[in-house]
Amino acid sequence: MNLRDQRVLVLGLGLSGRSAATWCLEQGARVVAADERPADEIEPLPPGVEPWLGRPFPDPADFDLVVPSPGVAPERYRSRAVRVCGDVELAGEALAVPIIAITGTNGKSTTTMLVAAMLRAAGLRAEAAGNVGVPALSLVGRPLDVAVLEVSSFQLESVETFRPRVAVVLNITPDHLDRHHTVEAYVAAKQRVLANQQADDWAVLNAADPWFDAFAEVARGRVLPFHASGLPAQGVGLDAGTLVVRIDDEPAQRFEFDWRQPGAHNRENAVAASAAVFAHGADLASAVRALPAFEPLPHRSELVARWDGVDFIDDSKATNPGAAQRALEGSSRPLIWIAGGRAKGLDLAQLAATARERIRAAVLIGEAAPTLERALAGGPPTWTEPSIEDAVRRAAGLAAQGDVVLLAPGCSSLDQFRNFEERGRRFRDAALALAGAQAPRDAAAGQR
Ligand code: UMA
Ligand code: ADP
Repeated sequence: MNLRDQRVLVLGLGLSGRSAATWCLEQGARVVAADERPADEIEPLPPGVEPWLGRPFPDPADFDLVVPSPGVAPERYRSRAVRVCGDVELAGEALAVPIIAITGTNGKSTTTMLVAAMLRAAGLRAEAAGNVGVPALSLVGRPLDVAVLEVSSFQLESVETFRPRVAVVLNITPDHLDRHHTVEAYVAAKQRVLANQQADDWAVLNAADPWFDAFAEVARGRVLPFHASGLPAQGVGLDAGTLVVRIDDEPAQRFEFDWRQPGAHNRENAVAASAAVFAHGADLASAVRALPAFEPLPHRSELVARWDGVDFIDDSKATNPGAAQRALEGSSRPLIWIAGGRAKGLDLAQLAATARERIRAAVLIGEAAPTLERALAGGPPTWTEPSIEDAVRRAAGLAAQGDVVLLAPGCSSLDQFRNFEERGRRFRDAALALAGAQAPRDAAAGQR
């Protein structure tokens, strides 16, 4: 896309918007960068970018191109914009290397980081970016063989040309309904990841997911099913702990699968990552060597403190009911569950039903506390606390030796925290303050 002398409006100046403004300026565009936060909260912009801060966005109709940040809803610009192109789409056009794109409701970040690590183990220059927290445009111009992009529904809903050579859809459960309004619209946004693929591209789809057919039907490239607890007739699966790939009538190929992370959901991510690496054409026998060394990402079922026989597990990234549900189902020990936050228009009834079966008590925080309290009424005891620190103290008081205090909120953090990382850090710090001790990892490191 030639941006020279084009009038570009960047909406939102977080991670994506800042990188998009800088990139468009470098392409010769005249850039106005708008954010509704006041100027004193916005870090300085590159010289040459015209700031528009602390007031409503300007009229998109006055610009040749609008580059929205993922967090800016389309209702804010779509009907007035001449042309719209988000940062992921700009990166897709500018990147000179093939893209592996990973989407789905849960497991995107873990799978994205794992795919990049596996590709590197196979000898390729691969880096991860996108919704994982590194703007996609930052990969443009880097010495790479392949770009691995985590893409969210927010980033996908506006794409027109984005064409990943390999697209992975991990799973679908409802999320972000405050933005997409219906599950169908949420799925339609995710389906955009397949919209521009061509016949020799790959759609890596979860054979065990109820939405498999909905994605397979719109796939334009080859479909590669994956299955983490079985062996699909075609595709990638597990057979007695061995990774198996079956393509057409070719003999099945078998690979070592030394995956050490707990949980069925993590195994799904590892099988999906293996399928993506295979679809890319990388040497899978070398790539699987990255599996045993893979470290889980912070705030995903992370053991952060151990005190008086009680484990404190931070799953702050469980920002929707589906992820929290997997966390509850994955634990065999008695649970004191810390949950709540901003529900994003999602129904918490199924999550509460699972919790009734699995927890000893719930400590609730944030906007969703009253809803969860009602949904749990007549079941395990519940307490509502004003802060995460109070919640940790309450949960610790309720826990007996051998119990787990699990932060798996099922909601976004944005009612009380800047992001899920801050929520997780404050949970960890509160638990460590109680324990008056080092984090288990730090303690282990100290013993070495
Ligand atoms: N803003 C406005 N008006 C609005 C909305 C936002 O002015 O109506 C401004 C805010 O004041 C703020 C900026 O826009 O300054 C924030 O933009 P943003 O929310 O798009 O955030 P970024 O920092 O650009 O981060 C985005 C993704 N954020 C969202 O999708 C909400 C990050 O994903 C992503 O890592 C980053 O781009 C780099 O690609 C985060 C996320 O929560 C982790 N994603 C959701 C999820 O995973 O569930 C989809
Ligand atoms: P995402 O980037 O999609 O949010 P993460 O890898 O950051 O994915 O994990 C987010 C949350 O979802 C964590 O709570 C994690 O324990 C849970 N999770 C990870 N993989 C899966 C999966 N395949 N299915 C369901 N939940 C998952």
